[in-house]
Amino acid sequence: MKQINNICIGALMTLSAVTEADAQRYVKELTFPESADSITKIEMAGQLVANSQQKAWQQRELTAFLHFGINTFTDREWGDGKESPTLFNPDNLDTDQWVRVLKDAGFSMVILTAKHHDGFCLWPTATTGHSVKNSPWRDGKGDVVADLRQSCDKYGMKLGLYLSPWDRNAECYGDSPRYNDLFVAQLTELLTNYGKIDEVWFDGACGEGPNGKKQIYDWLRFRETMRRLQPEAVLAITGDDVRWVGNEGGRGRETEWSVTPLVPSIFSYADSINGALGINAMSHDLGSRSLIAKADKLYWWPSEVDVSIRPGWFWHENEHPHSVKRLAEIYLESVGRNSVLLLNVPPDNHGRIAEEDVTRLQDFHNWIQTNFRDNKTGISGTKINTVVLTEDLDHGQRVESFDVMGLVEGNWRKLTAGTTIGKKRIMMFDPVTVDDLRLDIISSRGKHHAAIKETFYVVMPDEQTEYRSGYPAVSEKPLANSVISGKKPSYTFVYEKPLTLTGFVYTPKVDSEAGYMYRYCVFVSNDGKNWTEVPVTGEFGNIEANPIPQQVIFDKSVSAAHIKIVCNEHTGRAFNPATNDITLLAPKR
Ligand code: FUL
Repeated sequence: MKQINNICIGALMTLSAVTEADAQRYVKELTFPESADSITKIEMAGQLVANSQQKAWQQRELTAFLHFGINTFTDREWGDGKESPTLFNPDNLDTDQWVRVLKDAGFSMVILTAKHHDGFCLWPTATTGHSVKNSPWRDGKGDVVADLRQSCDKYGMKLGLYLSPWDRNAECYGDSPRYNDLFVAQLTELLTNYGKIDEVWFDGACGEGPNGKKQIYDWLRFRETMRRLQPEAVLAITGDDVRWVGNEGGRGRETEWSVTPLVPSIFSYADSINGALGINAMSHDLGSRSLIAKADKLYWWPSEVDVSIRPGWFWHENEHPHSVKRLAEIYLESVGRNSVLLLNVPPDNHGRIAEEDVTRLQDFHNWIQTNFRDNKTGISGTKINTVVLTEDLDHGQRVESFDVMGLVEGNWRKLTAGTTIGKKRIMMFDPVTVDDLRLDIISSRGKHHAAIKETFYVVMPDEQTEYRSGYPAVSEKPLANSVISGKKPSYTFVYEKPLTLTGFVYTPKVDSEAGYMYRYCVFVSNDGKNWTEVPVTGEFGNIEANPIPQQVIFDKSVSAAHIKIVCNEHTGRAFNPATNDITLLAPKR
């Protein structure tokens, strides 16, 4: 199965003209015959291809998420569904601005959170009163989805919709048949009344916990509704067209296969088969030979990297967009790793994309334009540090291992090496002046159709400040600073005299096997005996998928010599607090 192939840059253009003996193709999924041995399985894996919707989707590269809703007005990431619709009141909602800004930055599709976990609907649905209909915005006559549809038509942008299956407002959530009917009714409204929808996002999140409501979703009915009403749309995440990459940090895998035995969660047997294979959406290996050898079935299920331009998914006054350097890294590790980037740009509480995000997007776009414009392929004696590789996906995804060789002062030298290529693979290496380039395929699943597409000299942007809380850390040293483990772990800080505190930051330990603090409460005291509870939202929504530093700013600053943060509930099997998890915040200077 291993083969060595040398393709010079000039050979690239002949890619699609290649004729093959092994013309067998399987579209979207395949089941191995019982007799298949591991060699046959790998051959068949190389013959699995995307269906037409997936193929169109994989060409998109840059797509944008718009997280907007009740959380935009409450400073939360996960609303609890008890919010009054009257809180939704943007004073200058301008979907033209959203779409224009994103179009100018090179994005080809936007996906709006029509309903997030709090259940608040951004369109005047007939299914619930928990919607824009009962908000003061445009006297209850507004419709964000309709506005966005018009703007997308005006600027030639594709539209996708996120409809959260988990609904913390719907009274029937947990009463499975009734809620499934409600969900289908909502989906039907969205997919009937708003023109062509290109992607539908069913998020898998559910924070109900062991004592929460248990809803059994009728995924296949949801999918059938979508296929009937929008046959060209792809179904993402729990759907079987587009796969969640497995993190919310903007990182595709170095080895990123579109061909995987991972069973999409839309199928009832997903947990048992994935469990037997020992994999889930976050696993490091989703497509190796040894994994395929154990599988009965394979899916073409390409990866989507969803990540926010800011620390949170929703807009928060105290958060700011990531640096251009960070966005450039995200681009290289998503688009450059066989994935589509879904970058979230959350509109603010006026209903506009904030100016600092607009500037950041323009800078990001300029960085791509400037650095990926002058293709140096075929120019002798040129300094480069980047190659863009590609596989012709009409033949599936086959390359398992490659070397990029450069002719440097008369000798062929290995510039870089990698594993998968897929739709696009961007490889950076130390700058070097080359007279020629060559791609050596070390291993592939059948005849490969890969080539060096472009070559560049890329300059990474300068670093800028990233996570700015706006509040400085308390500078005084505590007399005592302790943690107590156990059922309800806690952090305690004791100071010599009372300090003014504006909040705190909890920094989860990402590399630990253990879980994260999820629900918490905060107490202060001046004598260590009489404690007062500080009002806080008490929940780090979405911490499991996105374990970034969590900032809690108190409604009013407090004065105290003792402060205690108690973890009421954590994610994962265990939670091991350490004193440096918590940074207390002082007033702005
Ligand atoms: C997650 C959700 O819980 C987040 O709030 C966000 O919507 C993200 C895209 O998906 O699972």
